[in-house]
Amino acid sequence: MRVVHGFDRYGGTPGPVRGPARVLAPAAQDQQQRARHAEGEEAGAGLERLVPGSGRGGPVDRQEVRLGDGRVFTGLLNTFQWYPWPFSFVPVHYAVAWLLLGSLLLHVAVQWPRIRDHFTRRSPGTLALPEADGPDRRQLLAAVAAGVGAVTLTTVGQSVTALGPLDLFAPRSPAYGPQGLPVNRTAAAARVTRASLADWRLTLAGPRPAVLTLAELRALPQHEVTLPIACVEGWSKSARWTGVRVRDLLERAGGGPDARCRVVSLEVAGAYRVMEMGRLYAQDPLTLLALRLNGEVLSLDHGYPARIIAPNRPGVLQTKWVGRLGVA
Ligand SMILES: Nc1nc2c(c(=O)[nH]1)N[C@H]1C(S)=C(S)[C@@H](COP(=O)(O)O)O[C@H]1N2
Ligand SMILES: [Mo]
Repeated sequence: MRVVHGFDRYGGTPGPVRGPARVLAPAAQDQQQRARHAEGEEAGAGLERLVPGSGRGGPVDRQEVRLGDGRVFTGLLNTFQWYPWPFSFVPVHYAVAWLLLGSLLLHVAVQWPRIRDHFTRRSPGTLALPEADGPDRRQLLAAVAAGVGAVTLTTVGQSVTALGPLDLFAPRSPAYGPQGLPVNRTAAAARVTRASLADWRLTLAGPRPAVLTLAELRALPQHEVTLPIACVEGWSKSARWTGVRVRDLLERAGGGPDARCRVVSLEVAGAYRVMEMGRLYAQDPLTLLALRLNGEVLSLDHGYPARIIAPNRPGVLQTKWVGRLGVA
């Protein structure tokens, strides 16, 4: 291993040495460094032998880099909602995350002697660095700050409407969508049609089951809340919702004050067809089975005839096209 950036950069003259090594005569210091260096190499080599290919630049090491690159690439495609692969994105995303975590731990374990030598100031490379911070670190920090800033600026418009024009990497503009709100999954994608809703009824499940028509729901006490849809894909937008409190419906179905709630959508197939809500959400006075959005009857894409809206919930749990709601 050769980590001696300092030597080449600074004309082969090691900078002032830090720590206790400072008091040693140059020759003794050099000898000691070499011995420790060898010690570190030995320990590193041991583990590297145990895990073939895990050394610096070895196949396992390179695989980690590839995994990381792959995640950045698929993450980028995800922002454009383009999934040109046959597998389901979410489980694979988690599986790769675990792989990456495991290989990162392995990497740190294999490199541990070197890391330790660096931070205990025993590595010749570290000792060769100049005392004062060189421009490198500042440049690195500036580059990281610039990168984070650029990504923030090109995506934050999904939530901060004023920055909308800068949204290069955002698939959604919060300014665009029926009734002033973007649509994540359309009714067509969920295979919900006007025709399939012709004789819509809400099934209330619980100890006192009931079936309610839309007219009956509209005749119940209506409440208005202003709450955002905060999609896990990055965009969020507030809207004004009007509808019936979920806790009133649960009570009507015979649920007590501790009732939890289970909601089933009319959507034919999809990961978010069934949704469950704990007691705190179900009993929150802001949690509605919404019938109206920004003053209008819900559009089909926003979940007509009835959809859930609850505070502090990710968008995926704001179930649209509710067909059944009950005590869980
Ligand atoms: N039945 C059903 N409800 C759903 C979804 C869905 O796929 N199916 N998508 C959810 C997601 S991911 C989001 S962000 C919100 C978006 O609501 P909107 O399309 O009305 O803005 O709806 C949620 N409700
Ligand atoms: Mo979402």
